[in-house]
Amino acid sequence: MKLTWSDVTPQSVFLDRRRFMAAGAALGASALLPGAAAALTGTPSPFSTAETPNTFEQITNYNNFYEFGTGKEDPARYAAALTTDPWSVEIGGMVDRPGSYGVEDLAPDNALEERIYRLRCVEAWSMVVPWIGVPLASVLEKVGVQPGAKFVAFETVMRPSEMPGQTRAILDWPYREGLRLDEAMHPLTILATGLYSEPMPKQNGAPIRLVVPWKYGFKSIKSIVRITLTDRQPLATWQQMQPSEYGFYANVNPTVDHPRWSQATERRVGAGLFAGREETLMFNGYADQVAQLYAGMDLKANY
Ligand SMILES: Nc1nc2c(c(=O)[nH]1)N[C@H]1C(S)=C(S)[C@@H](COP(=O)(O)O)O[C@H]1N2
Ligand SMILES: [Mo]
Repeated sequence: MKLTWSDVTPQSVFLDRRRFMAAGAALGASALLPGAAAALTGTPSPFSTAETPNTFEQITNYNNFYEFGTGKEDPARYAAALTTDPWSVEIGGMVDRPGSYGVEDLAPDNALEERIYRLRCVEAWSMVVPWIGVPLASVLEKVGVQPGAKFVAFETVMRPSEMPGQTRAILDWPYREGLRLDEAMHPLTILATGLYSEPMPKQNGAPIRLVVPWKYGFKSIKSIVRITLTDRQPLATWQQMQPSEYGFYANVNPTVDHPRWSQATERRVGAGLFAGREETLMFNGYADQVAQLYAGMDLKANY
């Protein structure tokens, strides 16, 4: 049997959220209340983990989104200023139908799936997140990938007036990431537009972000405005900044340490003070599905 988030979310959290939604309806102003806006439903997926997801509160209050600052609580504090409607994603390069696409064109309600995935940050903490989204492959099929294309490049919105981190040279803005085409087409790779049954919270990368569950979290680029198909391997922001520490592949790998710390174990966010660290799994536990993508590759050299 497949569990959905309401089966596995701690009862108190679930009831609190229902009470909140009910309060919104009683006021007759549900559309004006954050959290009571259009709930999203995603079809349960066989790719979901049976592990218990982190709570909505944990997932939305402990974030990495350097455009809003480097502190884990900065995104929750500052992301409300980001305008996410209207929003469009420019898809171009080696595609048959380049253009400006709306979020609802790329991830229509009737195509949404629920994907409960482990998320493993390169900093050695982890969470379990019930994303709502669509396979990236479905979007690439929509725009028509041309035969010579080998990689997909992504860019986050550049908006220093709303993103205080972008007024400082913390990273080379805009944030950029990339995947090999076969990684991008893999059924585990999604573009997410929500989590639990909420439209994507701004601190998590509204309105549309990448999720690649077998790679370190920094590959899962947020608030995407540009997707480009290319025949050259794109230079990603972290890779450009510190190539000896952050590679293009960034596959979760407990046997290849970060130059400054071990990647063998991880801390599950919210597990409590006395919970032990957990073993990090090869490809973050998705080896059965993705290991063949890297057959014959030296994963120490291609970190
Ligand atoms: N644009 C952008 N995308 C980003 C980041 C960022 O700073 N900017 N941080 C990355 C890192 S390091 C991680 S671990 C994940 C965190 O996603 P979450 O905050 O939704 O858990 O987002 C990734 N995507
Ligand atoms: Mo991360």
